[in-house]
Amino acid sequence: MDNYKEIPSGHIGMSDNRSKYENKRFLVFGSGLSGIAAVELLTEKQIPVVLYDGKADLDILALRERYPYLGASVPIYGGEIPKEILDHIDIAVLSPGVPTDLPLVNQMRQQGIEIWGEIELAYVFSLGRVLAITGTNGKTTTTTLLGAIMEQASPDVKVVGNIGIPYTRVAGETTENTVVVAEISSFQLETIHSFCPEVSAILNITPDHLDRHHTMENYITVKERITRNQKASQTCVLNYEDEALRAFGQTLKINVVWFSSRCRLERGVYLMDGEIHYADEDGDVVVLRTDELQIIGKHNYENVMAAVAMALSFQVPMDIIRRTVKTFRGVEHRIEYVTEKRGVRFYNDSKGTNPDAAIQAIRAMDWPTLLIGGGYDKGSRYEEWIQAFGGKVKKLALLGATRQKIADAAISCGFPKEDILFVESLEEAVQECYANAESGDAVLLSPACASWGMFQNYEERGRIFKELVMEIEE
Ligand code: UMA
Repeated sequence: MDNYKEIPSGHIGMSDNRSKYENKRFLVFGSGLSGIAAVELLTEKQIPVVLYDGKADLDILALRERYPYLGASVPIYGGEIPKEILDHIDIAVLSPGVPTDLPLVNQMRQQGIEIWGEIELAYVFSLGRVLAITGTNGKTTTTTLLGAIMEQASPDVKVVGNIGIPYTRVAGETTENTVVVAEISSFQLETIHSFCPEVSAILNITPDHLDRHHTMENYITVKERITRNQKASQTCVLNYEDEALRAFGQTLKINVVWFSSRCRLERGVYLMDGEIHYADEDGDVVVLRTDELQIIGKHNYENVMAAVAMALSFQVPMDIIRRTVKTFRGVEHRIEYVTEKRGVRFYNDSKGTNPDAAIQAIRAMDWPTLLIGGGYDKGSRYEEWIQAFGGKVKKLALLGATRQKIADAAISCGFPKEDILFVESLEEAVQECYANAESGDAVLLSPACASWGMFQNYEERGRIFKELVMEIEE
């Protein structure tokens, strides 16, 4: 940590909240990551809590064994919840995966039970200042990068939320000096009430989770909730190139900092001729060139611009931002640079488990590419992914249950049959691609499919790929 400019605290957590809520009775809905962390937080605060999960076959004994602090004092229910228990509940804390229009949740509302989300609970019982990121794509990369920048600028940083670490898990450890960097999903935004980040960002909004939010309008409205409690002096960072966000920004009564990958901005962060600029009333400076970054692809430059805009809005000095951004290697398994062998670059995009994610990866390649795809069959269609190859894919190595389906789709899209290689294993895929690659090419693992059937999960697939690449003898 160096050079950090002390600035007055924004959100001061509500340290006296325990006394405000000690006589309330909470029900935590969901016994996954968020639910367990929420129960732990309430237990620590000695506030009565009941744990409920919709699973009728919930293994209550196993839960108690796994999380000893649940002890015998936290009542746990699976499937049904007795009416006499519900009658005594004041506040229900929903896990993000619990739909807010579930009949049981509606019933709770009718009974006058307040419906909170796990993020609201964490916020109410924490101290410190919050930066929060939402959007359809890029949240995890932007949150990780912003977390890395803040760690260089501040002694106590917690990176939490949808990224996989429940906010409630760290709430009890926060102090007035804590900086919380939170990835917030649309599910989590549905159930906030007072949650108020000092700096927020909405990266982009494209159709996703419509099974839960029903319409695109609802989905957009939910994402926009991230700004609902922000005050005039606080900031929201928005993507100028997203039509819905551009219109939304114009209605906001708080500071808006735009970022754009397409046009010069008088104020904001923008990409122009391979340079990321920051412009404000004092002038226009180059933050860095994109060829100084370790991560590639326009979508990643947008993530960088959002993180830069958020950090600058939080008064982090430019030299800390520059230095951290330049060394940021991205999120593991997401277009992750592995190494170079004989002039051939290797990228691990094992997290590309669906065609949409894989499209971003192939778009990010600036070189002739030998692409490894295929895996578990989730019933996806592959045509759009293949159309996104844009003449860059020299060889397509296919493995797993989907290999014939992908090959058929590729041929129907005009991809040369002779450039498709059927392989039996990831090892064979790596060997074949390397054997067919020339200096200046890239080998990309971006399967567009889940890993199940061949690997435990995408992390294992990515790790094995990296090991195989490192073992190659030049
Ligand atoms: N449950 C019910 N009834 C329901 C739905 C779920 O009882 O109607 C129970 C399940 O039986 C299960 C528990 O709720 O026991 C699971 O809760 P959950 O689905 O909220 O999962 P958590 O383990 O608490 O993880 C959640 C987020 N999951 C979802 O949003 C679905 C995690 O995001 C997040 O990392 C974690 O909290 C910590 O904050 C995952 C995710 O897929 C990665 N997010 C979506 C995405 O990124 O697209 C939004």
